[in-house]
Amino acid sequence: MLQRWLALLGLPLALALLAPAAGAQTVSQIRLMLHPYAAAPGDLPADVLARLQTLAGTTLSVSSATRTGALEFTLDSPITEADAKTMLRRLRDDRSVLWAEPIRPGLALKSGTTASSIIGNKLMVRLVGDPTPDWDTLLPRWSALTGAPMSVQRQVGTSIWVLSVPPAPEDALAQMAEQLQEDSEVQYADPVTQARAFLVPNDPYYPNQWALSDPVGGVNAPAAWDLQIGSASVTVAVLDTGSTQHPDLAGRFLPGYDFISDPAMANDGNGRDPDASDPGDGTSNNECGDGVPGEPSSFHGTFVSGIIAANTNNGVGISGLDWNAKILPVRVLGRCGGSFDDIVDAILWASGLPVAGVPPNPFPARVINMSLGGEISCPQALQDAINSALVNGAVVVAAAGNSASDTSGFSPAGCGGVIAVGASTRQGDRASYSNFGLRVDLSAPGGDGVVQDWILSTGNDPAGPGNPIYEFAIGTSAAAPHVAAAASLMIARNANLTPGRIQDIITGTTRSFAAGTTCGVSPLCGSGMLDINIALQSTLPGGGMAPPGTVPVVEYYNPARDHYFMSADAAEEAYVDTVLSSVFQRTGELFFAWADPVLAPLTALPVCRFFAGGQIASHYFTASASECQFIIAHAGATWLLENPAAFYVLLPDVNGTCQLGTLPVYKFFDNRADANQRHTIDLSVRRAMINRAWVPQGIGPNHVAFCTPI
Ligand SMILES: [Ca+2]
Ligand SMILES: [Ca+2]
Ligand SMILES: [Ca+2]
Repeated sequence: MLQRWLALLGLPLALALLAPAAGAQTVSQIRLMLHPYAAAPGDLPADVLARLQTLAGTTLSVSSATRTGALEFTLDSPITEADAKTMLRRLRDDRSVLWAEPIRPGLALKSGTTASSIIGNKLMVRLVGDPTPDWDTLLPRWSALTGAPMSVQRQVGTSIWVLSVPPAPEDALAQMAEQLQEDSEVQYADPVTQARAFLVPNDPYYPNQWALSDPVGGVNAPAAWDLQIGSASVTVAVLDTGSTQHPDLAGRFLPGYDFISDPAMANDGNGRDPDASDPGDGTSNNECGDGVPGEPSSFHGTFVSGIIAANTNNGVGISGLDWNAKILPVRVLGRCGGSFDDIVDAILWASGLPVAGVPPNPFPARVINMSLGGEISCPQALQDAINSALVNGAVVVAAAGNSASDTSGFSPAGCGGVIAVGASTRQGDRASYSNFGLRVDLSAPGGDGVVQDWILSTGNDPAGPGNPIYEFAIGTSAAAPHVAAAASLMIARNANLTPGRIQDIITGTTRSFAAGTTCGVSPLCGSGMLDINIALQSTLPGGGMAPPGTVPVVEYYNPARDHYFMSADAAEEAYVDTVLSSVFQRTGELFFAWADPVLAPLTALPVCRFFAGGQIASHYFTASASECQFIIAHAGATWLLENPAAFYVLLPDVNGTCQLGTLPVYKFFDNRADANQRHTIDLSVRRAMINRAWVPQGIGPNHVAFCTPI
């Protein structure tokens, strides 16, 4: 199917025509999503605008806000692409900014398919203010507005609703969604369309992984492994066809979840269920539409997972890029592809957020890989879900697509805040099938040409599950997981990196395309080719970026007791790292706190540290002077005051809000005999503790214990 599309497009000509125009472009507008720390969606407090203008180095005038809460700014005067890149990097590196990107006119490039030939029967709708919907009023009103009967199918996440409508072409559904947005109670509405896997499978077996080490086209993995081989505490969600039993992936899959709601698509006899194993997605002729040929099962999720996490150095099969990270298989692709309402739920759940009717995810992902997509501009519900995932600390990586056309017309690659990955070849150029355009962030090995130059990974024989194989394939589906693995290795080195910072390091450390290639002379393949070694070298280890006057408060974990501990004392940390290293291991998590009250803000407060021995064997920390005195007076026999000023912090206001320039530290209590607390600034950790039913403790609705320097 892919090869036919390429023949229709005549791509090299299209690329050559596009390049000069794109190279001469300037940027006069940017779009930016603020972190909820800084402002409510769509809001722009004066102090935040002042901060953004300082970072941007220019005046920013708000021109509008999107329905999902992103702000659009017009610059003082147009700037070059290079200057825009520098400005956006400064903005993204700030913790008040969730994502930032230039606004560009869409590049009109004719594609091999026409959207209107595809039929759908669902819309995704979010209501203003997320009230409990009064369907008896809304549905008749909306039916009158659109001329189509509607019913409620189900909820996506906790605030988006899927409506059933009569089957209609995609452009008719899009028109219906536009009409719904005219209703004052509708925040946004999108048609639900189909996504598919971006991989071109093949069967030959050949043991050669050029993508790991080829000096021209590879990702420099062996040198990267000298710095970092990954951490089992980092979870990478693979939103795909699910998992299979494979000897080279043994021990690497978490339970995951099956989000495919249509039983026919799911091919496992039911809708959603907790079993994310891949039963196969094979189809017969015409099953996915008139004239669409049948295809054998792809076991695409197994292929993508192997690139990230096949067991390395085990004497079997291939080497994965991350030797320790866990894969969370989240099933969204089945026969004939997947549906974007399922993908929205899967993104929310993967990042630890609640989804109606699905148990909470105890292993929120720090990285979400989507080697999939559809030819549609970013649905608003999808953008909303991606924003939520970023807020919760998850990096979102998406394949650019295999249609040899402009990436901005594809989702999720075209959505804000996503790292969009194009496919490069062993020769260091763009793969012939890869989508391209200014929306591509970088390229990574996807393979092309002779089979030895394809990507080798774990697979499963099309005959059915339980037949593990190794196979070569090409596609942006193979490129994206190289970037996802780079992110998981970086997080293992420094768990405190924000998704924005990770995107900047990965795109800022790419290698140049080979001289004389189309990617080398045009800006259409992203910043360059992924180099994991340079990305890791550019990732300061956790604790290396302490602001002046501060120290890292380092977290430790005792797996035998499921018990956390934190220390701000370098001598104590050295003791735990050596003498107690068989008991307590660093989690990689930390926050910064003031060590010296002279260098701290005037309103900073000391944190009392207590210890209880015996059965409890636990520490207790509080920044409340009255609580500190209360414990000394009433529980001093059990809880020994070890340090009246372990470190210094600020307190939030009565609503739990921290002042700008400081980060909230959330506190959780395990409610067990070991009286254990966990403190974290990491929203994915916060989400994990909520999902593990630890009790939140602290000030305000979000239970904030301290405010600490960024
Ligand atoms: Ca199922
Ligand atoms: Ca299942
Ligand atoms: Ca292996």
